[in-house]
Amino acid sequence: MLHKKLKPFPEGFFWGASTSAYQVEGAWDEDGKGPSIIDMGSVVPGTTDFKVASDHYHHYQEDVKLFSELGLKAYRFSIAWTRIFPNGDGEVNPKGIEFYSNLIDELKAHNIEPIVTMYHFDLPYALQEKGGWSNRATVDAFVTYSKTLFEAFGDRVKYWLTINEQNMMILHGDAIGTLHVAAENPMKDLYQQNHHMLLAQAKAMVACHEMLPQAKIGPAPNIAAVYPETSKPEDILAASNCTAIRNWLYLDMAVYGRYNNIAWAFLEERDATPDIQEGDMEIMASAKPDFIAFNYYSSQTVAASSGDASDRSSIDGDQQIVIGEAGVYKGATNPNLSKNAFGWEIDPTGFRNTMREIYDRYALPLIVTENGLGAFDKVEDDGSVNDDYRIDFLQKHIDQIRLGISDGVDIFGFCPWSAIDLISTHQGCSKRYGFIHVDREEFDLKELKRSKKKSFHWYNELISRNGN
Ligand code: BGP
Repeated sequence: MLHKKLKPFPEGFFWGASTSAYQVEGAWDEDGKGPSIIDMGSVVPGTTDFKVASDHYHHYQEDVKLFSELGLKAYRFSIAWTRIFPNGDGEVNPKGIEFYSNLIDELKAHNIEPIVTMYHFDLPYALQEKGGWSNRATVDAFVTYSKTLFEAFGDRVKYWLTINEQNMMILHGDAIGTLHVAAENPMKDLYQQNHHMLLAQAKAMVACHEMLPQAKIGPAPNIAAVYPETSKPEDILAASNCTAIRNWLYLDMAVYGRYNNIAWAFLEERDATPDIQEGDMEIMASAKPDFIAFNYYSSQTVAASSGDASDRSSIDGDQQIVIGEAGVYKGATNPNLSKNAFGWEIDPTGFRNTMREIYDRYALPLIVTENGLGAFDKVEDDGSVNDDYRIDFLQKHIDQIRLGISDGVDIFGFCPWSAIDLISTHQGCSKRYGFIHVDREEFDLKELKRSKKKSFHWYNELISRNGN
């Protein structure tokens, strides 16, 4: 749709930026923190581990001051479950509460709205050893953990996100390194884990509304518009399958409290439907999110299934993430899109498509909790980083939000990835995303000095005119 006149970004729009605990904090075993599965996981050869990361744990005051200079209205970060409960459940670690309490106070003092993710990939290792999400007891541990957060920070935190990219943990758990499925029927176990996470999320949303009537809470999946490779009806059907399994399975449950029928049929076909205990679906139905947060990096293109193993083709850039489900849909590349240095397709228009599809389906306010460009930044002799490619990427995506707003989508914030350089999930620290450069290399921590990139000044100026 071409608009003769674009609607402006609303007053009070949350111009923000994102990070996650294990990727930015460091201090992996300090002040009573227990190990998470990330700390105990294998690191991709040639890349750093997460022990020091950007050392935000020790630099948080300096970092928040920089966020304030950047002009951020909101900062989306995650709480490391193992700082609060070193063993996942049991005793609370007061030092963990203290750290996040200080961080939240610091943000508030700078008029930056904290947006808190409760769980971003870093499951406590102690819980993993007891079966992780395959074990229903992890649901209770998560609920206790979430109530502890509501109690400790609910007086200052209004916006809560339950689980980051649950759909990616299920679809690409092997790549993210979160899931070690060794069951007889691995897929059934995987979707049992998924059911437990959905239940944990539902219970946390109910608890949040009971304990903090003023607060708002929502899920934070990675959602992408899925395109058919061609206009062949079979390709369109494949795109519909992929959309259901990749996107709507997660959001239909979060919003409507029901399993998406296409995704459910797929699970039945694989003998992978989860065991649902009495009362589970009532809980799912009673939990109502106030908004939908979503991460968007790229769209996805798929083709009709060939009906055999060739459907599972490894196509997603350098990460070699497997896209496709045998007999359901096959991964395809989109010849209309360019790619970033890591082989990820760049699709700003797909961003508009994605937000329109989500809003059309659920009619809940939206917030973007991740979007950004991973790149090998170059530090010039004078110390500057001229990341025009990042500015270009973000500007094009912000333009699409404005178009989405003009289409009638209710969107209240944009928190690109990432506020500051941090460690990529499995591509080290040379793959940078931040507005703030952190002076460290893969295996040389240097001084961890912070400096402003060109994109920092650009984003600051954009925020000052509310993006309009
Ligand atoms: C999302 C994760 C983030 C972040 C981002 C970029 O899936 O929620 O934690 O890692 O992707 O991905 P990567 O680090 O692989 O470049």
